[in-house]
Amino acid sequence: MSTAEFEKRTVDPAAAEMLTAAGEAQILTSWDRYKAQQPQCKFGLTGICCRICIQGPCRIIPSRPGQDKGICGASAYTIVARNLVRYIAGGASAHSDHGREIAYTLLHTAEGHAKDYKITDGKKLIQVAEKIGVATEGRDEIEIAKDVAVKALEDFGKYDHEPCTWLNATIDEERRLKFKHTNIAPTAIDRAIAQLLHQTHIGTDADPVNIIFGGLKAALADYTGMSLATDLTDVLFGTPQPVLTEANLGVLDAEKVNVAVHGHNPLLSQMVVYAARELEKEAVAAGAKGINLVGICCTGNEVLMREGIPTASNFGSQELVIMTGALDAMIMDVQCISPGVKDLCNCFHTMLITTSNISKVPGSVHIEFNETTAMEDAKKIVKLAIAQYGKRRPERVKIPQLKKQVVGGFSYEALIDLFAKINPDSPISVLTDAIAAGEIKGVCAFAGCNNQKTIHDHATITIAKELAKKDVFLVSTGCAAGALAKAGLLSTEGVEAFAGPGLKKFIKRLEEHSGLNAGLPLVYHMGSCVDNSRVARLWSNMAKNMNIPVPQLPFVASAPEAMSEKSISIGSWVITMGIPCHVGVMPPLEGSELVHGVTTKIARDVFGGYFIFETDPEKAAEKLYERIEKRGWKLRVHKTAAEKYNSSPARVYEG
Ligand code: BF8
Ligand code: SF4
Repeated sequence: MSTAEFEKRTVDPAAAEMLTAAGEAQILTSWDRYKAQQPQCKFGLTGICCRICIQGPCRIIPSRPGQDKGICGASAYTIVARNLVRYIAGGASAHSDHGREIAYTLLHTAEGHAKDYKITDGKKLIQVAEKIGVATEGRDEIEIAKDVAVKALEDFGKYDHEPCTWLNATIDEERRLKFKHTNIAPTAIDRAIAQLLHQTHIGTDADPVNIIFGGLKAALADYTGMSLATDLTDVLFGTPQPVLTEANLGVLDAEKVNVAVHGHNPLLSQMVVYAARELEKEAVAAGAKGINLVGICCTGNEVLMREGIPTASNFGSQELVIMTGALDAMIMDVQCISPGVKDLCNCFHTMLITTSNISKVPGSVHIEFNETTAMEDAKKIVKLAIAQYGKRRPERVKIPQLKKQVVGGFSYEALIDLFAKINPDSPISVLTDAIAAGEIKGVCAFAGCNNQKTIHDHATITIAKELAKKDVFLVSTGCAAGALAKAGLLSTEGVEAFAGPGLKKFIKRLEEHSGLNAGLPLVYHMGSCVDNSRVARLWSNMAKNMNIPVPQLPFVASAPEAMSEKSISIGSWVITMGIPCHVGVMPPLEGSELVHGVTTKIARDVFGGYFIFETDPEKAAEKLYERIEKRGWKLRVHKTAAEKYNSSPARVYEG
């Protein structure tokens, strides 16, 4: 592909520079492979290809008698619904298994079997314990941690009929009843996922609506898994606080040993951070100026949030970190690591190190990471990277000198601390009062990935700028945060350039009181994809403070470049909570009008949240803003009426 072509496929100038270099060197990347895959199969694209049993694949052609159903008689709506919810099962498995690993490590830490880990945030431990009903009075941290970890593990496989603890403890009464009446509250995470696979086996459920509700149960299992993952990770490694760092390929340092952590689970990446600090001298002895650790994808977000480790790339540009010729090792754990990175490693000296027994890539070096020998394993891995530095070929090093400042680390607690500087008695009121006064119009949370079907980073940045201009307060997680970081939107520079007058005034007011050395950013980085639980906590507490149900809140979500199964499971629980969720890539459900209608319309009547599928970013921004405005306007009408008649505000769905 030519430079001009690449420039149409990404708005990240560093990525474009590296893609041009790859093109010149005839090194293929996912950008080329996407092109080579065109045209993609229409049956698959619209969700009407079924491979659930090996009589298939069955492809539906509605106008052709005999082919208007699958061999078993499954209609298009059954097939589309089954395919869709099986994505949710995949996403929920990934997120919750990550959470399970964290819970086991907390348990083993409390039992003394994981000596390299400790309870870093005792305050959070107490808060979590109290939230889930674990006694704290007169007990030491270790005892409490053990009970908390056991409760978390019980959420995976308990056999009573009560909803999962982490779900029940984090939603209000209105949602509790809603989930009960719609029968979508999971009683155990593993059960919800297994049941969904059962429900979608050939010859089980043919009713698309029932299948979708089964999917929503698994989506809430996804929520449960990620909520406990966030909580317990904060206990083990600390709750993020504002931190200053940088993003994009310019964070690589030609004079240092460059090591990238890639994947999701901070149990590994956090240990690599500690190990790298201890092994600085060895890197110097090897002729480098030190070790430069960088992050990719969500494990990158985890260490950015807690340690200020810079981000080299998000999902879309992961191969290009290797293309710089300056990366000595890429350490991967699980999820979203494109196997194509190995092809790039083969063209350079970069060592790909796999660490999980469920995540291996042929030809890479495998160092099994074990919680009982965590530090030892992490050191072994970092030493391999240092040894690799000597094999680097300086003439092949080409680092784009492009990076942006990032102010990150806005956990829910960090945001509340910020608001508390203005209103210590009711911190969240700082946000809700600004909305009530119309200074800011509402909140939009960005989440999700990059997808080769879209222009890399473009939609995320475009929508964020449009909404900022209209005074919408913005938060972000995942690879969307990566896109915004690389574009300078997670910095003070972003405020000056893009905030509307109300938003600017609001941020400046926070900044004046913040007591931080750095200025505040335009968009607030709340963490990795599992940290969407932090975003849910934000909207729950805003609604509680305003005395309204979540579906009335002027709060929307957007996954402009959604790609993974995980993004589908997140989007699905977001709508069950009552939040409209924009998706910028059309998922494979156009093969059934009925299923499409359930996700975009029926969901609105039942839950107040629903999907907005819109591939044009400008139009998407308009639709999101329209939602925020309408909800905000109705709130003000209800508030005025309540004041006039001395009653409480109406509690109705706004959709
Ligand atoms: O969990 S945003 S591409 S890295 S799935 Fe993957 Fe999507 Fe990135 Fe993080 Ni989330
Ligand atoms: Fe075909 Fe039915 Fe088998 Fe699907 S489950 S592949 S529609 S026969």
